Amino acid sequence: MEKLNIYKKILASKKTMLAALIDPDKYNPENICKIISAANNSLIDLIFVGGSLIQTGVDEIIKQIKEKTKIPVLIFPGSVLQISKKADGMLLLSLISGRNPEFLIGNHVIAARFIKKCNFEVIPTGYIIIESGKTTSVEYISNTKPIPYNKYDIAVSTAIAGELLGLKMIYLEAGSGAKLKINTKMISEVKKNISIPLIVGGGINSKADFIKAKNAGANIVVIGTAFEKNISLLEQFK
Ligand code: 1GP
Repeated sequence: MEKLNIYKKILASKKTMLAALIDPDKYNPENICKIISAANNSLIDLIFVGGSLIQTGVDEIIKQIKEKTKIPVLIFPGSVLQISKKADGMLLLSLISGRNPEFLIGNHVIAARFIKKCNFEVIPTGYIIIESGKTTSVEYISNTKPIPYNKYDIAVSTAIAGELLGLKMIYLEAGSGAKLKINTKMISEVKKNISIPLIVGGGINSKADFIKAKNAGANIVVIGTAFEKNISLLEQFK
């Protein structure tokens, strides 16, 4: 498959990118068609595919997406079962806010040879979970403790450590459907202290939220649940 140099495009982008997160378990052939055609008519720059659980084959869902769009598709894996060579690449997540070795290196070892065989773009990403008012699926499933909502210094130090370790992006995650989004001070403090792209997601459900995250310094904003619940929200991003 032709490599798209997605990371280079992220680095070169002068605007904040918008990524639509597609959880394979929340879509079927009919609504996947609808969201992809809405994405094609809006400012979606990237499609992330992944979720906490798995019922539907990720290969099949990515095949359907790729048939309908040229927007790059990156796996955002909730587990090793969600890696598919049909994607354009993947975020190789290291859950650096947590202290669970399985999500820091264990799963990476399990999947390493398969990932190499996929021959797609791999973007090592430091994944930082921030407390968001209730227990989220990612927190429960990963069995890790999020960084407290206002502990900016811990989040900043974690992000810097990620960059020093050679990770290529930092993802500040409040968790899917989060009650509290990542606050703008957290975004701007982390952004000020790293020179790699910053992704922000979790609980973002309007264009106004997108603009707040953008103004605080996010390079990529991720929206999943809000698009699932209301495809017409994509209209706001034209
Ligand atoms: C979750 O950051 C993503 O991993 C997106 O969250 O589903 O709340 O948009 P939402």
